[in-house]
Amino acid sequence: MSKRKIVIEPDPILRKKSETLEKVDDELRSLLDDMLETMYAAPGIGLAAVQIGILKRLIVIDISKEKEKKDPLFLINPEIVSKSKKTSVHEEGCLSLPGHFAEIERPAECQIKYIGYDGKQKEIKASGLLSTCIQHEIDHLNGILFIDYLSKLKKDMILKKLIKNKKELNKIVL
Ligand code: K1U
Ligand code: ZN
Repeated sequence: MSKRKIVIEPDPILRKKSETLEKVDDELRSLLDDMLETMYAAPGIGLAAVQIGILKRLIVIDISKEKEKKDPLFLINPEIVSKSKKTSVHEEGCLSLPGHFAEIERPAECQIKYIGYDGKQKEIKASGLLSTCIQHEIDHLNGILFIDYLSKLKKDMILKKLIKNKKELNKIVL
C-alpha cells in the first residue's frame, strides 16, 4: 500500500466525469488499498479516485469513530437507486478544499448499488453521515464539489482563498 498525493482545487481534473470500470482485479484492489491509506492518513472519512488524479468510478469510505475498529467500505461503479424526499443538513469538508467547511442540505437517505472489493454486486440503504458522505463522494465522480451548492459569493470567497494558498505553496516549492 502507498499513500498518494491529493489533488487540491482549483484543478481541472476535479471537474471531469469519472469512467465506469469494466473488471475487478488485483490491480484495481491495490488502487483501492492506496486510496484507503491516503484517506486514513489525510485524515478523512471518504475519498474518490479523482482526488488522487484517477478518473475512475471508485470510492472509499470509513465513518467509524474508533481508530482501532476500522470499517472500510469500497464502492466500485456506485449508482444511486433512490433518494428520500426528506432532507438533512450536515457540515461537510473536502480533502480537495482543505480548511473549508459548509452546511449542505441533501436527501437524508439514499439507496445505492455498487460492486464491492470482492467483485460482487451489492446494495445498501444509507442514512445520517454515511448518506451524506456517499452523496458527496458520488458528486466527485461527476465533477461536482460541495461549494457548487453554495451562493456564488461564498463559493467565490473559498475559491479565492484556495488560489492564494496554491500560489503561496508554489512559491515555497520553487
Ligand atoms: O471527499 C472528501 O474530500 C472527503 C471528505 C468527506 C466528507 C466529510 C464530511 C461530509 C461529507 C463528506 C472528508 O473526509 S473531509 C474530513 C473529515 O470530514 C474528517 C476528518 C477527520 C475526522 C473526521 C472527519
Ligand atoms: Zn470531497
